Amino acid sequence: MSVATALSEAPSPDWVVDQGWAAYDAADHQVWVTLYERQKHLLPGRACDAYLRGLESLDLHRGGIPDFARINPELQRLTGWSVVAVPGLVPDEVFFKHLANRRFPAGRFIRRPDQLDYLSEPDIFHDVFGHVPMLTDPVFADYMQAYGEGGLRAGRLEQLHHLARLYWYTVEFGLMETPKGLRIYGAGIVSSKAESVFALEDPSPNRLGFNLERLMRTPYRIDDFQQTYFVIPSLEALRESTLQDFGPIYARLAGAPDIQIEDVLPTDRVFTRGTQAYARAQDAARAPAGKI
Ligand code: HBI
Ligand code: FE
Repeated sequence: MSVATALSEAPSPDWVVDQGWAAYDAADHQVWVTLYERQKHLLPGRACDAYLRGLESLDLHRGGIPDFARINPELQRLTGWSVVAVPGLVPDEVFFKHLANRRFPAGRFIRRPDQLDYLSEPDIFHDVFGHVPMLTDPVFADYMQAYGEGGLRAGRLEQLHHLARLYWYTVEFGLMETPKGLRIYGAGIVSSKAESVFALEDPSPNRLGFNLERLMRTPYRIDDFQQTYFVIPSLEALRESTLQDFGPIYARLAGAPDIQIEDVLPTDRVFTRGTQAYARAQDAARAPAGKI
């Protein structure tokens, strides 16, 4: 991006920019189509029904990168949410304010063809393919708004590190129990080819029942597959967990130590006790030479 473009994009208070849909070129659209086709084959039988329904109803595969102006009327009609374009990561408070007002801020750029599998900042594929289908579900839509409201409050109480874990282990990396087996609803998983298989099928990670306070005591990793996934009984149960005052929870968390990322507690509901073989192999490969 040229300096001139960057300067003309000095952020407004809400950081919203025009998506500039006409500026995507054929290579950009091809990246979307490639990623979309890969996930389309993997997700039936792995993603939850709400996600698959949302993906269908927004018709996200038509013509490459979606134009927000095309998908917003349907999203608005279904749950009152809309997608707005932002340049990339925005400050926490800005992010939460959008969610609290039922707007999802989505990065408008798309990864390069040599970055199909991993990217540290959320691009339009992660944000729109990963997050937006779940926002067509009325229950999940309410949960996301409640999370935004809770985020604004947690920021004032200096409890964001605890609340951010809730977002991470649900909105990004959540699994759900269904009569047909475990299913994915987390955006970080459904937008990743490798993790949509790993999260459900690999023997390495723990899969544990969702417990709000336990989860908020569990750190997470941002650089690799998760070592622990939390399984919700239903979207309704997830939404209900936010219908309480988090003040007393934060007070208890202040005196409670973090739980090791790979630990399984006697009180956990265990779907899978992970071998952690993948995480150990990765750590060994990363350890500096000569160090045991
Ligand atoms: N900005 N664009 C964008 N997308 C995010 O997911 C995001 C953000 N800013 C802050 C933020 N997330 C975190 O505060 C949350 O994950 C808790
Ligand atoms: Fe995300």
